[in-house]
Amino acid sequence: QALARYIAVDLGAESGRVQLGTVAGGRVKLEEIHRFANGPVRLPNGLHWDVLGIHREILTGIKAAARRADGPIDGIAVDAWGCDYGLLDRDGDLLGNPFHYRDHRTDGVMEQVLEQIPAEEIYGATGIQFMPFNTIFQLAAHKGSAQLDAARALATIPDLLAYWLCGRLAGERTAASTTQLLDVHTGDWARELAVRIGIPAQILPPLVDAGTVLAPLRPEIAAESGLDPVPDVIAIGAHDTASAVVSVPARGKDFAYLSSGTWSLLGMELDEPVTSEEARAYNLTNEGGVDGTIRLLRNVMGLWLVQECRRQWAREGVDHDYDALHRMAQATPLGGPLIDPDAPELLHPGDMPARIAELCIRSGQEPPKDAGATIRTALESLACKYRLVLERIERVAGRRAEVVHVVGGGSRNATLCQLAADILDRPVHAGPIEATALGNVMTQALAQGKVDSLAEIREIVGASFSSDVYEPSTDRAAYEELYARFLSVTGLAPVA
Ligand code: LRH
Repeated sequence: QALARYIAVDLGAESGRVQLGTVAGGRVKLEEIHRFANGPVRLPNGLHWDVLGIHREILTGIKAAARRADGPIDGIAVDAWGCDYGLLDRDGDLLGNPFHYRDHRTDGVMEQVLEQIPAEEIYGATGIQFMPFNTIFQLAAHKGSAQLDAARALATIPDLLAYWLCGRLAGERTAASTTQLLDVHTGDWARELAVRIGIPAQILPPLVDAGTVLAPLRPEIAAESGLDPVPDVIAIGAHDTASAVVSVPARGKDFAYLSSGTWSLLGMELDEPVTSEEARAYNLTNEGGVDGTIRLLRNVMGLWLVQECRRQWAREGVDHDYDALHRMAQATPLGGPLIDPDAPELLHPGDMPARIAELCIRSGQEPPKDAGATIRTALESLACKYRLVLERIERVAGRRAEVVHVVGGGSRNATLCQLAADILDRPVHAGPIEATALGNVMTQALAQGKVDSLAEIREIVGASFSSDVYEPSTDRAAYEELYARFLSVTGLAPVA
């Protein structure tokens, strides 16, 4: 197999990374070239992303990757979080800074839209989980603004950044699926739905599949970076979760994946979407995957709970690092108070420990007594929620997951991985940590015919990285009791 080198730009809500990926001889190698902090910027009109700053960091990363590489670069691709977008005017210029999905401007908007159009209809067309910050509701909140009036094109965050790199704007389908404006059955925009909500359908850009070569890197960026020959910018699974699922080192079909970072995205891979009444009632999403697959999954609040606790304690003057927090959580015995991690009160930035304590008190439990106990409540509650979600997904998919692959930064969290194995009562395989960037790299290789299939990609990733295996505890009674208590305090209905 010939040597190929790719630059993967992988953007998360907390940090961005530029990686150099090398594919050769049935193996893939990743080198982190540049890492930078990402986060919200509060303006008078709400929470935004510093998207120009992100672009600048990407350029710095490309330059450094070009210096580091010992040969030509074959491609560059960007993946990022879902749902957020920029609007472009008739000159193709960005209108204002993109909003952050945790901004309050969408409060109550989903409910208003659902009064106008029944949830069954929107779900039947799009198959996407209802979340207040889906692009569809963000655009509904944007209605009547000077920006939306002037807009001629919508660009999801990864599409916008790829457009700045190569000059071609295309709506990559996995990212497009997170807008809740893509018809899951036809793979085209649900234009009629957009129009009924008052979203101008002409702003929806032409769609492309992951694995499409977009255009060469802009000549001035190539020249500044010393990239000669000029690499192509490639559309990959531009939704970060889509790229993460690509590189889950699984064999066969009977596996679940948990892409674990700021969010926990837990699901199974399907060939066809399921938009049944049951799937809607469980609020499962059918997001687009690479190679025509469907990612039947659910967003669970994830390590945001821990990140936001840490920020609050830092504001109060105690700066615990994540390792210290996890040691403290591990030192706290099993069986603390439990909450529904997806309680809407926990979505926005703010005092997370106080909100967790408040949820405990409201459900008649003693709140956690210190920082370690608060983190333990978050982790035990997440693992319990995983069980409920996995049972729902298996029921809708009609298959059992024999193993759960945890990928992403959260795969390093040994306490959470072990709790997941114990509460899900099945083996958890943890790793790779950089699954998203690996999926980005390998889908570039797929676009250029250097690999042939998703199965081959997974074999290569499996051969290149080892996983840590967590076996479920044999003390079933303790974990069944914990899960039963979770259902009882949260009022969530178990799967029959
Ligand atoms: C994870 C993610 C998730 C989206 C959220 C906004 O990074 O892309 O899939 O729902 O960010």
